[in-house]
Amino acid sequence: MDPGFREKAPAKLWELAEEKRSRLILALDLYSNNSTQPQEVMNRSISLLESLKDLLAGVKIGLPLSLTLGFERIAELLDTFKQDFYMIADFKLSDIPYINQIALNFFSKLGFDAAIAHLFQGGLRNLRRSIDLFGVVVMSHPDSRLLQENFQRLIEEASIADVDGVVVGATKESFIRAARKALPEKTILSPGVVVQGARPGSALEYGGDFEIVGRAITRSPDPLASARKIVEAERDVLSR
Ligand code: 3DU
Repeated sequence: MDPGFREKAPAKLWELAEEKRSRLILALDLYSNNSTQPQEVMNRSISLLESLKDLLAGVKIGLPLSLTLGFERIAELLDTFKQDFYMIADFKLSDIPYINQIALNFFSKLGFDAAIAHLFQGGLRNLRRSIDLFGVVVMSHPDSRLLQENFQRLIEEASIADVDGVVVGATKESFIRAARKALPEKTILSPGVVVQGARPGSALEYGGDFEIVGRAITRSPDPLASARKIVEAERDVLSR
């Protein structure tokens, strides 16, 4: 294991990663459709997280689950699993500091460990940090052109904002490599694995720290087997 591991921030995320030998963060994007009720989605979320306890370092929750369950149930979920996972609120905040601050305070009260915000709007620097903060640098989808064209400025903004880490799409090899070089101390989260095209483990190969995976696990007929396969591919890359 890398000797500097213990000093890495955010501490809770890296401690869970070390304990479980996992760089996998689940995007828990379950939602209700015409045939499912919020309580069914809640039950499915609980059983999914129970079954994946040993394999995940973190869980990312955003609009699909929050709109389905409401924040009361989200708080319940966070309370149930707060010892087991690093919990990230992914609402990609991009408002004025006054509003972002209100959102961060709520996320913290709900029990999240971190939030994801955009960087392009500026103004993250002076927010009071009750939880960790990650900034979006490059997104994984092919149309994320404007972010890519402003990569250097977003990297600078990440430093100015003093975020704990950044999000760089797993599908964008050169940008992960460049982000790693420019921000050697920051934790890099990479979504876009499997369904969006990135091979499990590849983002770690390019210098990313954690891979965020949603549908390849949540929609799998055997989520545990799918998660295990991804974690094994990641361990394989890290052991090289
Ligand atoms: O494609 P998946 O189902 O594995 O889900 C990817 C998740 O990561 C999803 O929650 C989405 O909101 C998030 N995400 C990206 O896909 C790309 C980004 O650049 C940032 C976040």
